[in-house]
Amino acid sequence: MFNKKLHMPLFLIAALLFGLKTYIVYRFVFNISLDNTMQELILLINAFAVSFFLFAIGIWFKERRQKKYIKYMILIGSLIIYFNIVFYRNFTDFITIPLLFQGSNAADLGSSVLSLIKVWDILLFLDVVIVWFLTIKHGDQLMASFKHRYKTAVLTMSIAFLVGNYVLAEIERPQLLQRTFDREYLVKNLGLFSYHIYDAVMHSKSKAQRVFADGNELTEIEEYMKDETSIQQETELYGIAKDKNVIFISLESLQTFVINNTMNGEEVTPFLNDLIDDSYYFENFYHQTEQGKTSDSEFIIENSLYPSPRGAVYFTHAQNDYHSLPEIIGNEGYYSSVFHANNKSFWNRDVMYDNIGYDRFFDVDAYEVTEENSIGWGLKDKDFFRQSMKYMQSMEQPFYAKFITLTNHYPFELDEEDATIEKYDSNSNTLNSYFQTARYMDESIEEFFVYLKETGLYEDSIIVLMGDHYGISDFHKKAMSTYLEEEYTDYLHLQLQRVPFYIHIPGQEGETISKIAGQIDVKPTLLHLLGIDDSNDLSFGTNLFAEERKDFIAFRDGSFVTDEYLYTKDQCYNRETGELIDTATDLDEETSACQPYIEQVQKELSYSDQIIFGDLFRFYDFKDNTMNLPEEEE
Ligand code: GP9
Ligand code: MN
Repeated sequence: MFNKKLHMPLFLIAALLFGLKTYIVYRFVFNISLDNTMQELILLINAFAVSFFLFAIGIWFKERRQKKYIKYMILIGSLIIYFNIVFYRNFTDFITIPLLFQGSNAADLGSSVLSLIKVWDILLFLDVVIVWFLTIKHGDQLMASFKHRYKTAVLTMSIAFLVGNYVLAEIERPQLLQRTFDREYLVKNLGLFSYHIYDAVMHSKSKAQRVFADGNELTEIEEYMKDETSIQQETELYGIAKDKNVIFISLESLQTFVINNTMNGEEVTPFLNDLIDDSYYFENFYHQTEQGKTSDSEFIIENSLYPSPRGAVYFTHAQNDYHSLPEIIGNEGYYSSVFHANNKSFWNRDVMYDNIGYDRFFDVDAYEVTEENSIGWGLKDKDFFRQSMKYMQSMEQPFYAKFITLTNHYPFELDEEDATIEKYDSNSNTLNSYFQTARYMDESIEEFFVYLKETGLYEDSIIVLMGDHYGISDFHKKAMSTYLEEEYTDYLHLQLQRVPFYIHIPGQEGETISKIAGQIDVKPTLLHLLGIDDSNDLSFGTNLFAEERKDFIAFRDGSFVTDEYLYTKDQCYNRETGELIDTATDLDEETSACQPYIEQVQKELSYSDQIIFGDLFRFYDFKDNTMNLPEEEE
């Protein structure tokens, strides 16, 4: 077979070790959910098939090069896995290419990153150590120049493995690559490395899309939007906040499950609980963010478009033409600003804010930040609100002011003197601390309301509060299900994507609203309250106070909720009871309750992507609702 002594060749040793490691990581670190034996089998096959292919390439090199190739391949492969692990621990998600270009953000993570690295992670490099040791000690015995026939046979075999893997995956989940992006499905079926290649292809495709767009795509999209969303309706709230200030508070990582809930018998968020009584409060309001986290939530609120399936639009498409909230209300005489005590470049905010028409960004440089008044990610929320008042008081009115809080951010650190509620007791430090920082945020909002009243701004403003995205990822399943006393299912996971949403109008009693709602609806709702005609806008949301509304809320991975149903991971549930109605196999039948929505959700998401990737709004004139033909572009 090979022309020296009878040892197992190094490439095979490396392939086996690396394949085994990959499999162990899939199963026990990524916690990939497996519903049947077929999925188990595919996962096992893809770990080894990919590994075999990667190392089989090595035997095409001459002996010395071969050694080098194998050594570095196993090292680089392991690093790729490891970076994904660290990322996964925070986001239960896999890295995408656009995220890699956001290095500045990663550097800012500071304490967060450290808490994601564990000592025993060193074991994840055991295969690297073994292979390096073998190459150095016994390299020559394990190395061989192979006959051409043998090389071809190995390569053919490895490709056959890969193809076999793909065929099985297609059987298990038809149209794997065409359907909407769910990264876990791709990793589960094709493996981490094939997923990265797929991601690279998608990335270049979306880059090319702008070049080839000519604006004609908009005709169909505009028609769809007008049909589905602009059901212009007068309600008794139309214009209720006309010429009032709008104070928008983005509540970092706050999820609905803590609202009106207790921990060890104590209310977690007493102020926010009381605030429900005199606000419009939406108890089934879902965040719709993806990898861009806070910036995605900002993007959705400002544009009523969906965030990108990969990376953050704030980074990838900050130069596009938009028709954003600050611009629209700016035309009505509003002064718009953002308050956020972080570096201005985080999430590329400075560039994006400027592009979409904010008049002023009070970033970290506008605040006095000291050792004492900061924790975790920076300035503590209470100090943040206190120090913001002077700026707000001297601002010309009416204004739109967005406040982005920070203390309730992973890893939820808090100084002892700021904690007014015990830690929870579970196997998740993250969840244990979360209650304390959530309580702290609640108190900071309470103080902010006091300042607003003291300065008289309160009477002239409406105050909107919204959780930006989840804080507790499903990495903390076990602790969450203990706390909620409920089994952690895919259904519960989607239900946990509810975040609080309040519209507080001083002098109005408000109401608790149970209809489904989402971040996509915020922009049209605010315009409605401000009495600004949005019939020229192109958006995917509907005014939350309208009787007749689009009847689903879509998530970036193709999941959705309607008033009756909840669809996720190929399963269709009763939204209120969680009872499973249809499983993946029934879904293709016409009888499935969720079926009619599945396609529409896909269509809507892809329209949104077309607008963003193609930068289509550069072809549209929002003043008179007409197309700008490309020839007229400078
Ligand atoms: C950073 C803050 C937090 O400025 O908005 O960002 P997140 O990690 O939640 O997206
Ligand atoms: Mn956030």
